[in-house]
Amino acid sequence: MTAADINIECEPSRRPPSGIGIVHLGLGAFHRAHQAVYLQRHLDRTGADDWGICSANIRANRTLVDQLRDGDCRYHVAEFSDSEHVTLREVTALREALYAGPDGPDREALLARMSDPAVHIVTLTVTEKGYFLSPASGELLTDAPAIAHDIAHPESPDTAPGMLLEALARRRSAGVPPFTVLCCDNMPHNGRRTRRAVVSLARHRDGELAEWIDASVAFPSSMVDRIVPAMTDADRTRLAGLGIDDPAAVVCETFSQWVVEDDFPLGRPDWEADGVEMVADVAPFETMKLRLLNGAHSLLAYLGALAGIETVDAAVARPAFRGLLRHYWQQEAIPTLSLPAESDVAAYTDSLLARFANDSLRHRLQQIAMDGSQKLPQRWLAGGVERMTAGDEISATALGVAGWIRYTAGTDLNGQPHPVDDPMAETFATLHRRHGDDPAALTDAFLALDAVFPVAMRDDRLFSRQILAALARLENDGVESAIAALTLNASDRDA
Ligand code: NAI
Ligand code: CS2
Repeated sequence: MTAADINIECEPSRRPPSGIGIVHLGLGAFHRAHQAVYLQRHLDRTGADDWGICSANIRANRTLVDQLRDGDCRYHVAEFSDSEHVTLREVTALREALYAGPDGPDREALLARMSDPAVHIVTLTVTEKGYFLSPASGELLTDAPAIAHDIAHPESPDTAPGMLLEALARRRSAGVPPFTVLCCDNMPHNGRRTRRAVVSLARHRDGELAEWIDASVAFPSSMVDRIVPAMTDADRTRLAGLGIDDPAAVVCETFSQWVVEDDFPLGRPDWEADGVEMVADVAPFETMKLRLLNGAHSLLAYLGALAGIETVDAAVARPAFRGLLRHYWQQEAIPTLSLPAESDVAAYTDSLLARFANDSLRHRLQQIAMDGSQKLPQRWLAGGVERMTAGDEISATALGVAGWIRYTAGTDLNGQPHPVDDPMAETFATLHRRHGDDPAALTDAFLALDAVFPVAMRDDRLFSRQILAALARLENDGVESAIAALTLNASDRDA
């Protein structure tokens, strides 16, 4: 990479004094490379001083908060279009960084900031599991220890729904209008789900407060898209080679999309000019992205990891995996979509393959494989049930589920161990201990997990037979022959 291939975009001078209008929960890599970058563009374009961000971690990673503070909350984003071309951007939109974990000093400061009348929007990226909702039913998990804590101690919450609830309660009693809650996590109808988490929790505290929140707080949904891998030491070394010595820096792709339902009673930045798409209904965009991009990511994650492949680009470099994605998209996912107006789904899936092939991201399959119990319902299973109900078979999804079940055993097909990072990891370990040597019983036991699988799937004999057959092929012949069998059967069936 020569100097010519490095594009620098930062204007440290344009930094208005404080102007915090947005609070963000979940100061992870994605927030720094997505929402904060849109706000940076907005601040650079308008010089406005009322939409600065206070970002907080409420569960983990105090070190990052300290590092940001040491750097006056400035950090860098490296946007790679490929391994030869990068745009380096300095972000100054963060005005405050707080650590409000259970062991943290800033919980009160965060709640005070969220109660500040100048704060009009609260955004969130706390991962799919951070809302404590059952992935399949959407019910609040009141038996989860953190939620039980927040029910018992509502004024000192540990969870994101608890933080939102306490801050809204304080605003209500102070006569301050409620902020708008904008979820930026990969969940279906993510605004509606966040509302459900907060209102359900409020019902355990005060029925009137629950009604007030349900009636007067806006929870617009949004579709968010930018591939932002977790930073590795290799990435930091790479950035140091570009002159960026920044512990809070993030690496991502150049592509970025944010489609937001336009429901902001207290106002919002006019960020359309900064690339945000404001729409009346986000659902078609969300469903398309969750089923086509994230659905494909999860197929690559489990089947690629079982084959000992490490990254997304390495997986899609193999024709068998590209064939699998094409099959899944054409036969199973696309037929379930009511596409956004003017969208070209063939061009969209081509662009997904190109984005997945970006080898400068080194996006690890292990990262995507995390939290399958929270991700698969919206990525594969909701669409799968629709296909089943329509009388169609879903063999690629069955192969994916077989891959996931095998992955949760904690080893790949060469016997190499890997961590199983999932809120249900213990349950999976128990099922493998109990049924590990009986694939049929193991399959039925997984399909009986009603927190993950819809009933229609559990009772579908063809589906469980397909999973069983795929498990056997994976074990006996490996991933690529299991994929080959899938497409062969399909062509047989279509012949
Ligand atoms: P990350 O690991 O860098 O950050 C995760 C953040 O969530 C951290 O701030 C962590 O403290 C917080 N968190 C985790 N569990 C929590 C819980 N139970 N309660 C409260 N906070 C919790 O991950 P990253 O990359 O920032 O992704 C976060 C979420 O952003 C994803 O789960 C997804 O929903 C969304 N997203 C990520 C994209 C990506 O490519 N990284 C792209 C599109 C969406
Ligand atoms: C990935 C997503 O880790 C995962 O589950 O599928 O984070 C993915 O990178 C983003 O949704 C892309 O926008």
